[in-house]
Amino acid sequence: MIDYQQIASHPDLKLIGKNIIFRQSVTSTNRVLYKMAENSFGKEEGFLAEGTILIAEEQTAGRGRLDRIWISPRGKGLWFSAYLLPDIPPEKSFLITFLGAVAVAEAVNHLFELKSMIKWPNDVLVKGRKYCGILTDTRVSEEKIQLAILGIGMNLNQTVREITESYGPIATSLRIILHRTVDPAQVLTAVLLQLDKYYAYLKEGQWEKIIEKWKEYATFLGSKITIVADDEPFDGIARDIDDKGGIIIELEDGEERVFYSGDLFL
Ligand code: BT5
Repeated sequence: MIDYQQIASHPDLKLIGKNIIFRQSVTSTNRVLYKMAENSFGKEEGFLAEGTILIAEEQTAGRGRLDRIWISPRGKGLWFSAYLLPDIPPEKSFLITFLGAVAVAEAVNHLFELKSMIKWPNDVLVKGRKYCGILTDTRVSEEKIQLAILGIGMNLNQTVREITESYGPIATSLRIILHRTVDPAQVLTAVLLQLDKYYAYLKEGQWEKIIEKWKEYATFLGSKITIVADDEPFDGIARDIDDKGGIIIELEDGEERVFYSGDLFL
């Protein structure tokens, strides 16, 4: 059993993770935290503090992008969400996903001496295999982000057999990568510390720090890729990220095109 109280009182945490809510089982930590945040609006008592984490041992309806399923079995990984109140325009919400990916990559690389790579828009991989996915939900009103929920799913201790049965072709877990089980409390603490650090950059308007770090990890930039958008594949070279987080692809005929959603195949 993870001692969440101890993690939340880590002296270096300034905002993210100072309040951790634990549930044994939820549908989706993003969905439940979103509801909690909405319900706490305008309330003086019992309002939800920015930076609050909701973490669950299992999700019964974990979500990926485009309403895909995120498999989240009991005790096998970290399934959690952070409640954020970022003062950024809605078109910059990609920065939230980006900082989540950077935080995971930094934490895992430092803890385990691994080389994580970030795959646009929301995956963290080692050797081409995905151990982490990120999902940001926002509520936008009057051209402002009213609230944001940053959801992070990390596969920690699934075995090869468990992963190959149902997770999709490129999934993996840290246990498979490292050939040993990992301590969820240790990983969670490291990720929260990095999230706290990179979220502070966002709050201070230092967006470049997030983007630069993200690009350091986005080693697919400059390589040949295929992007599937609306069921249609496009081959080309991933060139860069635009100012709304879209990916700029140089297509085979030389034309440059920006995609704001889709799946990248390396
Ligand atoms: C993602 O979606 O990668 C975002 C995943 C976000 C999960 C977190 S957990 C906490 C919070 N609460 C939620 O409900 N969600 C967030 P996407 O890029 O669409 O990838 C989804 C696809 O990855 C699925 O269609 C499967 O093919 C595959 N997949 C499902 N579960 C997986 C897992 N645990 N590990 C790796 N791949 C998985």
